[in-house]
Amino acid sequence: MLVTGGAGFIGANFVHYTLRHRPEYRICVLDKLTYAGDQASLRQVADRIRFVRGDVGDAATVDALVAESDVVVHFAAESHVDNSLHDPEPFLHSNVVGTYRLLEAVRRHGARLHHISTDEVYGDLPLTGTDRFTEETAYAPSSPYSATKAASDMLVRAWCRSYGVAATISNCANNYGPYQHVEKFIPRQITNVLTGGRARLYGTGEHVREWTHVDDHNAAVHLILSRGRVGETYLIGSGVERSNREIVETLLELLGLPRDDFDHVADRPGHDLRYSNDSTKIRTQLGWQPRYGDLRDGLAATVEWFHDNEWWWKAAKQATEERYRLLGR
Ligand code: NAD
Ligand code: TDX
Repeated sequence: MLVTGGAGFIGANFVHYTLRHRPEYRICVLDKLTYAGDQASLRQVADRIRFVRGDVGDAATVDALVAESDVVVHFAAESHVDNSLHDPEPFLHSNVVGTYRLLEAVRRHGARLHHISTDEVYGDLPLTGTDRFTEETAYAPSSPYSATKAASDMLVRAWCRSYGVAATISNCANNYGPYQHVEKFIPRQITNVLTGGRARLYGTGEHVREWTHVDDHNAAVHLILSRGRVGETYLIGSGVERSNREIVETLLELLGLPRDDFDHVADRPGHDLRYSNDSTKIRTQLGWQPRYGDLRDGLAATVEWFHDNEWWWKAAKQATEERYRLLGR
C-alpha cells in the first residue's frame, strides 16, 4: 500500500491505524515533508514501514512507487485554507498536478486508488437550518484550497470514466486528534494556552464545523477500500456540529480557564459559514459508524495529547504564529 502524505496529520494516523488493525498491509509512505509533514509522527513505527521523501508532482518517483503497489491512498495535499488565501500556487502544484501524476501512474499500472477529499468542495451551508451536503450536491468551492481539491476530485472522476481507473473518493468533514498541525483551529487554541497565550476566534465565532475524530475517518477509508464500489463517492461525517465559539469555550474549560478567556481576531476572507455532511450512504451501504461519540471526551483526550507531547509541536509553534502575525490573525 502506498500512502501519500503519510507524514501529515490524517496520513500519519492512517499509517498507525492500518498497522494496528490491518497488519497484513506492507506500507510505503511518500511524503515531501513540507512545513506540514513531520517524520516524527511516524517515529514509533519507523521500522515497520518504508519512507520515501518525494513529491507527488514528480512523475518518475510516483510512477516507480505506484508500479510496486496494489493500493494507493492519497492524502498528500496542501491543506490549510488560510495559507491558500495568502499563496495559492503550492496548492495548484500539490493538489492538482500531484493528483494528476498519481492518476496517470495508477492508469499505467492498474493499482486501486482511494482519493481523500473534503466537504469544502461543496462550498458552505446557511448558518441556521438543517441542510446537509450529499454526494449529489453541486460543487461550489470558496477558497483556493477547496477549488484545488474540487479540481482533483474532478480529475479522479474523469480518469474513472474515461480510462477505467479503479478509484473511489471520500469527502470528510473537519477532523481532530493527535498529530494535527498547530496551524489548525483546535491545536492552535490548545497550544496558544499551553504557551501562555490566548485562544483566537476568527470574526464572530458563529461559524459551524462538523467534527469527526481522525480514527473514525480512517476506519471509513478502510471500509471503502474493502467494501466500497469503484467509481463511487462517499461522504464521511460524525453528525456532531459545533460553532467555533462553542469549541473554544469547551477547550478553555478543559484547560482550567474561564470560558470567555479568548480574543476575537480578523475574520478569514470568504469564510465558509457551516459544513455538515449527510453520511447516510456510507452508514447504510458500508456499515460505517463513528466510535468517538462524545466530542467533549474526544477534545479532552486531544488536550491531554498536546499537553503530553510538547516535543512534537514546540518547534512548529513559533513559525506558525509568525505566519499568523503576518496575516493579522
Ligand atoms: P496535513 O497538511 O497535515 O498533511 C499533508 C501532508 O502531505 C504533509 O505530510 C505534507 O508534507 C504532504 N505533502 C504536501 N504536499 C506534498 C507533495 N507535493 N508531495 C508529497 N507530499 C506532500 O493535511 P491533513 O489535515 O492530514 O489532510 C490530509 C488530506 O485530507 C488532504 O488531502 C486534505 O485535503 C484532506 N482532508 C483534511 C481534513 C482535515 O480536517 N484536516 C478534512 C477532510 C479532508
Ligand atoms: O485560529 C483560528 N481561529 C478560528 O476561529 C483558526 C486557525 C481557525 N478558526 C476557525 C476557521 C474555521 O471556521 O475555525 C474553523 C476551523 O478552521 P481550520 O482548522 O483552519 O479548518 P477549516 O478551514 O474548516 O478546514 C479544515 O477542514 C476541512 C481542514 O483544514 C481542511 O483541510 C479540510 O479540508
